[in-house]
Amino acid sequence: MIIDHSAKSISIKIVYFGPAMSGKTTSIKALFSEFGKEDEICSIESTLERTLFFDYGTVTFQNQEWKLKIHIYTTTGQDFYFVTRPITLRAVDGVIFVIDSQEDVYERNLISWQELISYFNESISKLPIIIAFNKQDLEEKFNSIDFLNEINYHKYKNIDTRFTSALKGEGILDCFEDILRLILKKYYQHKLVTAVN
Ligand SMILES: Nc1nc2c(ncn2[C@@H]2O[C@H](COP(=O)(O)OP(=O)(O)OP(=O)(O)O)[C@@H](O)[C@H]2O)c(=O)[nH]1
Ligand SMILES: [Mg+2]
Repeated sequence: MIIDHSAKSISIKIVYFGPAMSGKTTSIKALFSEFGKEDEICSIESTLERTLFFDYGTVTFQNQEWKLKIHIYTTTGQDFYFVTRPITLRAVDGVIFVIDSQEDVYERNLISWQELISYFNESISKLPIIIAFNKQDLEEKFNSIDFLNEINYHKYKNIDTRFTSALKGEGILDCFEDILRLILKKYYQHKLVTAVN
């Protein structure tokens, strides 16, 4: 988070992270279509529409004085490009962890979660995270409680969960509101990096 008092602007960075094909790009597209901005996402992707590096877009809210600019990224889930993931995560304020809820890819989610926490060490306990159990529209889903128990969900105070169907746009705006709420809650509770030009 960067607060610029002279320009009266606050910048926040949110990243959609998760295993390959879990629905990160579909989620950001659904979010931007909620704001009527679907055409404003910049995607670096292959001809097969798989994310190569990231998708990126911004959403801005403004009142009479202050501007809140939210920078939103997705990571690539393809392991061939995994070196790009820590780069995309740099200076992140909040993560939406997009789960592929299909039973047969349960392990992929665990591996991706382990990778995410490996980038943060102890600071993971302070990073706001929404775990989005995506693809709820499909049959043959694993039990979300099993996943949460396996990652020791209860030891974290900075994590909330949601159920989403990104393809239908369901739960996407709620996830976004939830991550913003967690980020701003942290802002009020902890010290901030304040940039004054
Ligand atoms: N049924 C269903 N399919 C979904 C949902 N979300 C995404 N998909 C499908 O899953 C596939 C992968 O979606 P993407 O959004 O490209 O996944 P991604 O996580 O960005 O994938 P990478 O960038 O390659 O890691 C596509 O065929 C989507 O249509 C969902 O909620 N339900
Ligand atoms: Mg993608």
